[in-house]
Amino acid sequence: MIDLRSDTITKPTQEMREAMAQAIVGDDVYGEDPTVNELEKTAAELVGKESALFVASGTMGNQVAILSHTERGDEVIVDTAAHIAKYEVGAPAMFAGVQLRLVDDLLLGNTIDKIKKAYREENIHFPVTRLVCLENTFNSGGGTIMPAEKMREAYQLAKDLNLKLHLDGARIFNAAVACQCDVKEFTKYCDSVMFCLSKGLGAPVGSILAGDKEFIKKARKYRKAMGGGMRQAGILAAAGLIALKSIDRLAEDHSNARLLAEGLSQIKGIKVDLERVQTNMVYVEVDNAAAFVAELEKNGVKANAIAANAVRFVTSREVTREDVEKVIQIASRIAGNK
Ligand code: TLP
Repeated sequence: MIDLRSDTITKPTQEMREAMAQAIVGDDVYGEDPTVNELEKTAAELVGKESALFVASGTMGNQVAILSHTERGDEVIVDTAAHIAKYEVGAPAMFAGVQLRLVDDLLLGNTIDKIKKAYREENIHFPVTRLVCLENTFNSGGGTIMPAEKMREAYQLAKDLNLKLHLDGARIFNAAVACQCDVKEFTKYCDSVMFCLSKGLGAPVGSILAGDKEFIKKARKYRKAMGGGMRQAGILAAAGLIALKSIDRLAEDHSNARLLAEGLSQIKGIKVDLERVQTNMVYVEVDNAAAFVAELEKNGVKANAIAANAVRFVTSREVTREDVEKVIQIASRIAGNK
């Protein structure tokens, strides 16, 4: 089976498994797990923040961030199609008790204008606008990159309006690798950033939330409240440390995604917006996504139908260049024009 459903399907490497087996551990709730401590320190330095927290998942990282930045009843500006709004089970309402101010095309459109319009001045009728959440790369946008300059402007505006800015950077290293720049070029323009170890970087479990010391102190307490005090989590952090050494290999996923996109775009009945293929994702438009995906699966290829006429393919360490070539052949056979 060639699995292109997500980069979350990556399995730990042999090196990770060995590091996990040998990890020195302690009780992380007491702050005594040396491997977790090392991961948190390394991760904070990598993204240029004072402090970091190892969390169970990207969703937990985003939700702990929202809890730590806001008060109940506050409003959070976020793209309608952002992961936080679309795929986190309504958790901002469930845990932080905040209202999401959903903005269409916040991320791909004129972000600055859209934040200005969504922001609410003090008024007895209005909630307090407290936080803006950006996402980079933008999953539902096709794995697109928000340029660092745009992030800089958004961060400046957030400061001017006295708002906090959280970055859902689940795949921020994909953005950095694609731009051939230091990840700090992006992360310096946010108050907090979450990134995932368990996607393209290949760790089995875990994400990082980073920010200033005060913020992480608060976040640590909220993580505990959410049941995320993971005790001998060094077993997992050991894999995370190895994952951080494999950032450069994301370039391979990007070139495989490009190859896949170009191949699929030649097939009648499949539409691909090549401009949006900037990292490790390929979104395509087909007439009947469910039927197309079912046919692919019969032929040994897994992809995700994410709307009635949209299919997402994600490249990862589990998918080779030869696999991609095979997928193009299979897709073109299914589409029946070659
Ligand atoms: N994304 C998953 C699914 O939930 C859609 C995927 O397969 O892409 N932020 C972004 C931008 C994400 O894409 C994801 C996961 C998360 C946060 C949440 O991470 P986890 O799955 O670790 O909770």
